[in-house]
Amino acid sequence: MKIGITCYPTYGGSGAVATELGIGLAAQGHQVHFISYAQPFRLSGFHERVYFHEVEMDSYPLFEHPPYTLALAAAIHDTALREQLDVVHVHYAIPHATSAWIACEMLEGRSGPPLVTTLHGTDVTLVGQHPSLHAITRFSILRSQRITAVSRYLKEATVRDFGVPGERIQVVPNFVDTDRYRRDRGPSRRGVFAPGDEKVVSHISNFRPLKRVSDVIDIFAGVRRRVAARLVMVGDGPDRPRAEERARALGIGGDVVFLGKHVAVEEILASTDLFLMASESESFGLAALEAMACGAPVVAYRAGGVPEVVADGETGVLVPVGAVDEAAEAGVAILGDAALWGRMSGAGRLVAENFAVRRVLPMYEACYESVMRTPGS
Ligand code: GMT
Repeated sequence: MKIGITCYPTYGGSGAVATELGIGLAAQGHQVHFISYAQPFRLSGFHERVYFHEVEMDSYPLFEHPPYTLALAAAIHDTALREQLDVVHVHYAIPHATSAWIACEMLEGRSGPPLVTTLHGTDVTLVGQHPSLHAITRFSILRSQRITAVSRYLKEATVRDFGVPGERIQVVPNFVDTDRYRRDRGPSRRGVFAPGDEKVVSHISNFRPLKRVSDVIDIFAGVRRRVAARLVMVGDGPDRPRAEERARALGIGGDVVFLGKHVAVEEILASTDLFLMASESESFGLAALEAMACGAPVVAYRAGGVPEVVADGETGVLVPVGAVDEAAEAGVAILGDAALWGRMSGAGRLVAENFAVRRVLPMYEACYESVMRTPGS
């Protein structure tokens, strides 16, 4: 198949999933065309049958806000025609589903490729809820021939908040490359992060307010009071200065490393003893899955689709949103009990294998095949 994929190229789960999907599809023999304003951050190195089409946008003094939605529509349209795409798959509805719909309308009667939209999270739970975007988000989702959501929680939210019929949404969970994300993957970074043989605690996110990174610092502070540990904070975003300040204010700045953006997160996760996630909303929690694949137990808030990924009491511990002390207590219990840690580490790896790329990728292939057979559906 010739598959067009549009995603956000920046650090974030939806771009990571879209890119890993494209690379996996190309490895299966499909031709994959990424269409975005920059090369997706996980698309490094050369991959046979993978192409990147940059969305061109000239600046013009009249435009305070360059019309990306239209430029993307034009790029999807041109790529679909030139490359004879069989299917276009957009990740994150806003504005990608809208642009893809415009691109197909522009084909004016020529049968364009069918559209698949994957809903990832805040396109449904936050951004798309804004009154100014709700109607167009709903319209664009409904115009896609196939709609997938990354968790049951997200599917239910889409049905409830956008009135999309449940039978039109297929849950295709996120996935992880279990060959790359594994505990015995070298080289070990443990000595770098914890030179005194402390426990390594980590967190990965884009440091947006809903990730509650200050809570991560507070939870870690509670853990560190009882267990020798260091915290590795991976990523960047608006709340990073607040988190840095919080660590300093708590007097633990020396034990918290802010690494900034990092592509090879598997190297850090393979040396992680405990992964923390304090999001108040999370449709899935890809970073938690990647941590589990690396054998790291997870302590997280019980938000959104997280319980579909982290098995409470088996692969980690889930606590109510904001329950910092309870989360710290759980972290201490896990890190302080080698047998419990071993059980959770092993169980996390087993659960992650259920989300292995080789299991999930065929679900997308089947989705494309079915929509190509019945394009009007
Ligand atoms: O929805 C977002 O916040 C953006 C998106 C992203 O691009 O990072 O994250 C969402 O998609 C990920 C991949 O499917 C999920 O693992 C995240 O849980 C989800 N984020 C939220 O729901 C907050």
